[in-house]
Amino acid sequence: MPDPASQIEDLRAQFERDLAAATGEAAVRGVRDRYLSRKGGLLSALLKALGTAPADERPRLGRLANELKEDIETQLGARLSAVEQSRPPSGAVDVTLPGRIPTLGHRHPLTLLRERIEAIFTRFGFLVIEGPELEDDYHNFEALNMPADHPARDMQDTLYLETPMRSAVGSQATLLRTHTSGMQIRYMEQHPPPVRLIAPGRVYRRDSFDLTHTPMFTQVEGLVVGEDVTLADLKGTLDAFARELFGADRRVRFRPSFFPYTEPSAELDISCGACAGTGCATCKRTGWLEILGSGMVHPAVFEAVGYDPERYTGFAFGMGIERVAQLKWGVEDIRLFYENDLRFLEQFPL
Ligand code: 2U9
Repeated sequence: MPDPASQIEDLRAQFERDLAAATGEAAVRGVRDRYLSRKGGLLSALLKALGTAPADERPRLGRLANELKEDIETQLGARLSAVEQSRPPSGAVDVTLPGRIPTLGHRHPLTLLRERIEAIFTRFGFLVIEGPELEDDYHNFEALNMPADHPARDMQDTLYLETPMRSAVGSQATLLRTHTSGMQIRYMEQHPPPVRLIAPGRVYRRDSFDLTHTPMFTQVEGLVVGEDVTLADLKGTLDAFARELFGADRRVRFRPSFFPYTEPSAELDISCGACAGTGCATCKRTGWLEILGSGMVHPAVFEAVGYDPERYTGFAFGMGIERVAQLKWGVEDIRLFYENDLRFLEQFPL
């Protein structure tokens, strides 16, 4: 067994180091428990060990051990009352604690994209107009060169309101707008040319849910009308827009198409970003991704709003921004935009 007297001195030295190293109330209490706890404390262990020392040594060792115990108690008492004094009054703010960083929310990816598109067109000199999601038959279809027998007006494709609501609004059928074009008709009814605007908003169609369809989605449509607006203006404007949104390294092409409200009509494709146009699964091996539809406004539309189709020409375009968001961020399933799963939503930058 090591010399009991030097064991006592070792414990004293160890205690003094531990106490010096203890900063703060909890640490000092920890030192107290480590040395003075009746069960398992270092001092009780020492006293127990001294019980095995030779009988003639025990009185002296007992005195030394008691002195150590008293010293430890005195020093601990002094340190504890010092740390307790410096404890902040209850309810006070402990300014030494690390701050809590509040979690910042952010806008929905579709809102971010819509704002981005609005910013681009605002910079191009376009006005942003908004309007109601309930529309009448005339502004949604008739004025856009889609007469009564047009297939888009079919109950299969359009969400109509029940008859009682219909009579409350007027004699016409009331429907959930299938595009934002009605607002542009209203704008032209109230303002003479020139016109240069975009119309963002939610639209509704009788679709079921799948990877690329939801019965409600968000459109941005645009309209430019003036005395010398040509197909070259359409191409220049939409080419600049597409490369502003997707990056100047992307190529753009126009492909002939058909819409009842534009003639001629064209769809705009951008080169696939996933394969740089060489062909991959994202672009179905074509190298191209379709992002919007466009065309020169049909003279019948100008007739409907009282613009002289001999004097004015214009171009229009439309895009579904969920689709644009899917292509821009590589989101395979459109439904993710509407499920409000934070693990998905949190991945989009401010
Ligand atoms: C007026 C006259 C013409 C808007 C246009 C498109 C072509 C088009 C689709 C894109 C995907 C609809 O959301 S989508 O399903 N739209 O391709 N839209 S031209 O034409 C107008 C608009 C207003 C007065």
